[in-house]
Amino acid sequence: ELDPFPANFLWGAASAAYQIEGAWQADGKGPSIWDTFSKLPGKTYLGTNGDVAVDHYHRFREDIQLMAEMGLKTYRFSVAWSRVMPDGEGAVNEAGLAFYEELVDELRRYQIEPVLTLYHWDLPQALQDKYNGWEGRETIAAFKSYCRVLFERLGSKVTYWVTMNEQNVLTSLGYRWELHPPNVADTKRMFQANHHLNLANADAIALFHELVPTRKIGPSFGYGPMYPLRADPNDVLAAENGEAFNNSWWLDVYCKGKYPKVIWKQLEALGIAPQLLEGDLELLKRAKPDFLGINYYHGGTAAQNTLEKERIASQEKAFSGIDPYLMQPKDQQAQTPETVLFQSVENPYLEKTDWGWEIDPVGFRVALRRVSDRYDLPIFVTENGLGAIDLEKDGKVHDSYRIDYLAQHILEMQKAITDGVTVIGYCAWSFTDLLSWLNGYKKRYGFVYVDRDEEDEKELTRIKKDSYYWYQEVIQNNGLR
Ligand code: BGP
Repeated sequence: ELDPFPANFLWGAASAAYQIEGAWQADGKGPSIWDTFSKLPGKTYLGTNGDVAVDHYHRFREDIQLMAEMGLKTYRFSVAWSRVMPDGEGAVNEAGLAFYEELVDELRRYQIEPVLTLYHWDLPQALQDKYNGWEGRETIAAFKSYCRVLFERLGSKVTYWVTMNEQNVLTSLGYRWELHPPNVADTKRMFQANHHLNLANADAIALFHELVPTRKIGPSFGYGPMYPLRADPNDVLAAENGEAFNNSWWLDVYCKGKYPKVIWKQLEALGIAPQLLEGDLELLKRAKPDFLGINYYHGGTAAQNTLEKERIASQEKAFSGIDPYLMQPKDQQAQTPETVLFQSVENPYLEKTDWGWEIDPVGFRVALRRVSDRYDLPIFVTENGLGAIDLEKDGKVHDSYRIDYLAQHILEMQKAITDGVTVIGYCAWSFTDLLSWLNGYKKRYGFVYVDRDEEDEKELTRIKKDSYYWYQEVIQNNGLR
């Protein structure tokens, strides 16, 4: 017997500014690091970018109409910082701010609860140029000034706020693997930028609690539980190391205001620990989130990586795709925390998506239970979904594979709720099809198909997929039938 979903459960869908808005230079918007990066040769799939995306900036009313018709209870979107503050600090662009206010008003008109993400990776280019982006402490202050503008303007209209989206992913891909801006491969720089992001997160939360104490704020973290490959205690230990390195390194800071010791000591030994200034740890301790946003796609599997490195490398299939959780350091000889602590390997029990992502609904239940037990905060699932190649024919898209995927995950979430986890809401990724950062428009996630591909923007017509009607029923029934 499973517990029913709470009566006020927030069924929703999510997006991010750069992936849907387009209008990259409209109405005074300044460029972001994604506008720059996506135009560097060879960096994105067939050179695709978000200049037009799915033109949500001009079509948001049509999109919200589709959300309302679906019965969506909540919609998570992000604000493009450089639309609101073209230089990342200083002058506010009223037209940009007004766009988000209209968006929020339109959502509220249909009783759709807006969930506003403050930072979903599109740092103003001006801050990258001036302060070296997140590597400069000045960017923390700039972020705070941008947050203040939004808190003051929209604090009375938006209940749920997300500070940082997947800080783990943006730092790994941006500062370690040269796969995201600022296109850096330097672990030491990564940990320093990451520390500043932690401070920016804490600053924003502290300011929010002062200015809008009745609303809720928290980060969204890309969580994947780590499993040991075998019951060999060395693998179990490796999985614990992986859990600390991939997850607690961020979550402990957000929720407990401290860095996990096991990892900190490793970074110190390797000379790549971030530099802390006086007052940093106090700030991290003081600012506590009201809820934890969890983005779940899959977990990871670890094998021991100290004594028998060679043997393991020859026996297990080391992961070799683009995935921040599972990637191995390029230079296997290089001293990195993973080469000491654990080795990421493929999980022999799990199927994969077309893009090589493991499909693991049970891992979702594990994830929700672990995070809830450790941090004792309500959880908002801010992303979960399946990227696939969808085919449109005669105005229909039969995406039964997406329905299966989402149904399995929703069932596991319900089991986690029955286990005792508090989950406030669930946002599927994504509402409409949108730009996948590195995979262009080919990898689709939406309930609503958007007629465009990499070469051709076409009419950008919106078409409801089979999953749209299916999710509509899930919402109506407040759960699976
Ligand atoms: C998360 C991001 C989203 C979204 C999603 C799917 O990491 O927060 O913005 O992109 O992953 O990822 P992808 O488009 O790479 O398949």
